[in-house]
Amino acid sequence: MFWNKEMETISQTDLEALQLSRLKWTVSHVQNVEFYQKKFRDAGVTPADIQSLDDIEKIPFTTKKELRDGYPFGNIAVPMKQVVRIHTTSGTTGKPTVVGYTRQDLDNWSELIARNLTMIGLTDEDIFQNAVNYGLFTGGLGFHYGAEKIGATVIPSATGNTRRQIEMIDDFGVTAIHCTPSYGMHLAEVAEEMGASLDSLRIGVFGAEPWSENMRKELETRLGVEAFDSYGMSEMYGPGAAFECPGHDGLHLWHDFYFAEIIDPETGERLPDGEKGELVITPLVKEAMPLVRYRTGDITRIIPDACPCGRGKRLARISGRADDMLVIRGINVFPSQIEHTLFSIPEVGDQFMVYVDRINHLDEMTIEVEMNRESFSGELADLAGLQRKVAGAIKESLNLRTTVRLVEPGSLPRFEGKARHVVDRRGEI
Ligand code: ADP
Ligand code: K
Ligand code: ZN
Repeated sequence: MFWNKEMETISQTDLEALQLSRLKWTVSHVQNVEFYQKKFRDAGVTPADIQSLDDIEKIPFTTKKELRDGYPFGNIAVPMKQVVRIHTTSGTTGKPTVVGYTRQDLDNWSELIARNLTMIGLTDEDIFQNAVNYGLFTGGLGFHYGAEKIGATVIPSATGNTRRQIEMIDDFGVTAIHCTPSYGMHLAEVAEEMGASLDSLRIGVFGAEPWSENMRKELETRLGVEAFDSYGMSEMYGPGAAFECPGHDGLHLWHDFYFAEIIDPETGERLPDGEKGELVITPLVKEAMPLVRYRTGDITRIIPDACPCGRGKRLARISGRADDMLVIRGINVFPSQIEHTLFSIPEVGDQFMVYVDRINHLDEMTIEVEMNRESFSGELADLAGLQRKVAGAIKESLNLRTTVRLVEPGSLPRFEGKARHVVDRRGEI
C-alpha cells in the first residue's frame, strides 16, 4: 500500500535527477544563513560548483556543535514570519538546538508520516494512540498530524498515566500505538498486572532510541502487535525520516527528501553502499532550517539491494553512535550536559561517573558524584537532601529520572587525558 506511489517507487535515474535539482536548490538556499556563507567561503566552494550529486563532497560537513552555536535562530534561513513552529533538541551543554518549520516543512513532514503509516498498513479505519511526549520533542506533533493526514482517528494520549492509557486501548479499540520501545515494555508490564485485554491492538510503531531484535519479540508477543522501527531526528523534521516496511529488513529512507551518505567517522571519507559508518544527511526540501552534509552521529549502512516492496534503498537499523551521545528512554544525553548541571551545584565536585543499565528492558541511569569536602557534614539527612537536589537538577535539565549516589571526595577514578565518564552496561543492541 502506497501513500505516494510515484515518489515511493521512483526509478533510480529519475530519483538522481530530482535529488540533483533539489540539492542545487538547497545549497543556494543555505546561503541565507551566515554560518553557511562562511562555511562555503572558507572551503572555496560556491553553489555553482555543485553540478553533480558527487560534487557534494566539495562541501564540508555540518556538526551538532555548529548548530548549537547558532542558538537560538541563527540557523533559520527564512524570515521569522514564515516560521510557524519551533521544536528543540537537547544540546550538549545548557542550550538546546532550535529547529524551525515553515508551513511547507510541516506539510512535508506529515507527508512522510503518511507514507510510513500507509506502508505498514494503516488507513482511515485505524485508531491510533500516540503515546509519546507532546512537548518540544518532535515525536508527538509530528506523528499526530501525519496520522490525521491519512484519516486515522488519533488519540493524543502522550506519556504517563499508564493505567489510563491501557484502559483507553480497550475502551476505544485502539488498533495501532506509537511509543518508545521502553515505554512499550512498560505498557506491556502494567497491562499484565492489570490483567487488561489488548486484543484490538495490531500494530506497534517504536522509535527514538535503539532497540534490539529480542526486544522486538517481547513487544510483539506481550502487546500482541507487529512491531515497526521508526527512525528520525529533530534536525530532519523529527521521526519518520526512515521507516521499516513489512519486510522488516532495514528502513526505507525517503530519498526524495534526504540525500544520504555513509562516512568513516574517523577520517570523514565516504564509504560505498553496504559498508557500515556514520550517516550524513542533506535534507533536500527543508525550508526553515536547511542543512548540508549533517553528521547525525548514528552508525548504520545502506542496504543496496532492491526491497521486494518496491521502495528505494534501505538503511540498516541504527547500531550505535559515533560520538558519546547516549540515548536513554528516547532522550538524548551528552555526558557534557551532566557535567554542566553538576557544575551548577556547589555542594558537589566536578568528578562523576554515569552507569547505564537495562533493567527489565528499561534503561536506568545512575550517576555517582563526589561531594565537596566542605559540604560533607556527615549527617544522613543532609546527604539524602543533596541527593534529591542533584537528581532534581538532572531531571530539570535532561527531563530524565536518574538515581544519584554521592561518594566521598577523591574516591572516583581520575583519568589522564580524555576522561571516561560513562559505563554503558546495556550490552549489544
Ligand atoms: P527523536 O524524537 O526522533 O528521537 P531526537 O532528535 O530527539 O529525535 O533524537 C534523534 C536521535 O535518536 C537519533 O540521532 C538517534 O541517535 C536516536 N534514534 C531515533 N530513532 C531511532 C531508532 N529507531 N533507532 C535507533 N536510534 C534512534
Ligand atoms: K532520541
Ligand atoms: Zn521495503
